[in-house]
Amino acid sequence: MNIQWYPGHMTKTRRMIAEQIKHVDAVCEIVDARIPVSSRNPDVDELTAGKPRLVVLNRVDQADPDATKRWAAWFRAKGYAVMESDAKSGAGTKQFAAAVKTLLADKLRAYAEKGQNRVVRVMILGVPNVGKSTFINRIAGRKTAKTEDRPGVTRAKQWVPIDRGLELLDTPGILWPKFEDQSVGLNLAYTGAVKDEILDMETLGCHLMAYLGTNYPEALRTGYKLPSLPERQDGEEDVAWGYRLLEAAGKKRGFLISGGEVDTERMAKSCWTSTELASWDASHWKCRRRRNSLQRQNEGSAPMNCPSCGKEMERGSLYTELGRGLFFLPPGGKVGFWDTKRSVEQHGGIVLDGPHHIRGSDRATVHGYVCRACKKILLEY
Ligand SMILES: Nc1nc2c(ncn2[C@@H]2O[C@H](COP(=O)(O)OP(=O)(O)OP(=O)(O)O)[C@@H](O)[C@H]2O)c(=O)[nH]1
Ligand SMILES: [Mg+2]
Repeated sequence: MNIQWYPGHMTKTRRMIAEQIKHVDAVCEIVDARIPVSSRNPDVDELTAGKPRLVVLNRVDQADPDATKRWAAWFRAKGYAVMESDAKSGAGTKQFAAAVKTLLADKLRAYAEKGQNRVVRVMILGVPNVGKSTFINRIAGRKTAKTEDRPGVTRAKQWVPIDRGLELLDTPGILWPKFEDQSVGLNLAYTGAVKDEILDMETLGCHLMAYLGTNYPEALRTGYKLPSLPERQDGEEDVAWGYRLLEAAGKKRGFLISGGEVDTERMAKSCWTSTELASWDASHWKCRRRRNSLQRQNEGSAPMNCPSCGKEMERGSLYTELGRGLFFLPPGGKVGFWDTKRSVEQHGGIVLDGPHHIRGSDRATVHGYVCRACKKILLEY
């Protein structure tokens, strides 16, 4: 499913950011703790070059706490100041002032030595609907920026004075012209960063069902009271299998149209708001798109370091054919029915062992991590 949303106001916002960056002392990049990689705008590095950066993992109330801890460590290891917050309840937001002071310690010391009492200005950036304005309101202790549960609410820059020493700049959420990987677009759509009107909710529902069927089959089965889930056929695409899952769930819920066919569109729309799905949080998953949304990381897992050499491992699929040979493919890496060593490598994969080619129909695939340097493998189970 090809998702793209880059309306004119985002181009305008980009220009505004480039213009305002010279007036700020630091940048606070708010990411969604459920999808901390997909919700990072790749253009932000270029737009904010050189400014000290604080990364805020927001919506931690909706994310897997263990994964959030590991993501925080991952960002810290990359040299960013990091804090975790639930802007809705305010949990964690009180650390903001201290985090900014630590981030700008040298600058603030220099001002103090010169007897200057300068106002610190911080620009708040992030994808749409991640919680920028809510976060600012929490820091300010009053409702000064407009917030709503849909993307594209803030339409212009707004300076918010916090106290005599600190001002925050609220900005409209921005995406980027092309998502490099379709899973990035899906993650952003699942979590409400993309405007509903441009989404084909039925296809999005198919992808979500396929994701749940792969990762949470038991929750899907009990959530819709299905005796069993339709099995995925060999090589069946997400959309095709997801559609059959939608049909099964829709039939059980009695969403039928004339001729006894299942109203899959209605079913798809309901899977974002249904109470059965919302109660799946027992399995670290909430499916309500806006109010509860994805409880668990939909990014795959948090980073993993190689137990042998300590380098960061890559997550992806490992597959084999009848136990002969072993290949690794990164997410989104696709190869055909006949994979050759060359086609695997052309798609960023790694040939770990085995024959020159492998046939699609007999493949067994598992998810796991691989270390490109020493070829160590860790499997997820
Ligand atoms: N559960 C939860 N909801 C949050 C959190 N932060 C914000 N929200 C909710 O998310 C919705 C969007 O928040 P906003 O602050 O308007 O988001 P924004 O990033 O300013 O969005 P744009 O201005 O559209 O780019 C609101 O309904 C908030 O209540 C959080 O940490 N946890
Ligand atoms: Mg806003």
